[in-house]
Amino acid sequence: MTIVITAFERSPDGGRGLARDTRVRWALEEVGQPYEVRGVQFAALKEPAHLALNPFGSIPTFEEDGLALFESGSIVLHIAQRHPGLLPDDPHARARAITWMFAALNTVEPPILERANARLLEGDKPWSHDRIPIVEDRVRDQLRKLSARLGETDWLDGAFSAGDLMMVSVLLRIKTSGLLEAFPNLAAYVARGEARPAYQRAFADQLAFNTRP
Ligand code: GTB
Repeated sequence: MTIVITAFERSPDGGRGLARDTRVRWALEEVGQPYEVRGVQFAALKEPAHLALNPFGSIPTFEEDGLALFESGSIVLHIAQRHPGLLPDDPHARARAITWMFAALNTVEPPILERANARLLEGDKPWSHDRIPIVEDRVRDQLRKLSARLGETDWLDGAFSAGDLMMVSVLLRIKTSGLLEAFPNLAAYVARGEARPAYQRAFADQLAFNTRP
């Protein structure tokens, strides 16, 4: 059975690739698995049919052979475990790559999301002006540590892995923020991820999906 993922019927970003179906598309492209995309309207995210797939009423979801998954991290990990190309064979290296996935989602992404919420959802609050620099300092703090570990290497731990796919996906959210500019090795790391043919295909497909007539 063909893999089916869900995405916004129309992403609010107009196809900039910021919604989380892009990381799932990227993983599927890296391992060469064909897939179909089902667009979901915002209202339908909270209706029973979609809630049966994802109780939190969000995208992306993943369906294959009677298996339904939600959470982009879980979906990418499942894809990486099922198909060669995104996780090393050596058990220790594999565990470290998975650790980087968790670091991306649990350590680096939270302050980035906090910043997005502070700007988009709370930007009109009287305290927002004071809060945004505090939140941006939290982002910088994690970027500083990540930058120190990456150093001058191409990827976080040897060859490109699902850990890099997830970390680059998370960092792409702040690509235009100016925050990465203080960390040239992280900016170059993100550019390396974006230059991968699999990412290019994923990006082009989500753009075409979000700009279709
Ligand atoms: N932890 C979950 C995961 O990783 O899968 C989070 C899923 C999630 O937040 N999905 C968002 C969603 O469905 C889309 S990605 N939101 C609708 C809802 O919950 O009602 C977040 C996102 C949305 C839009 C932009 N954008 O337009 O720039 C960027 C990121």
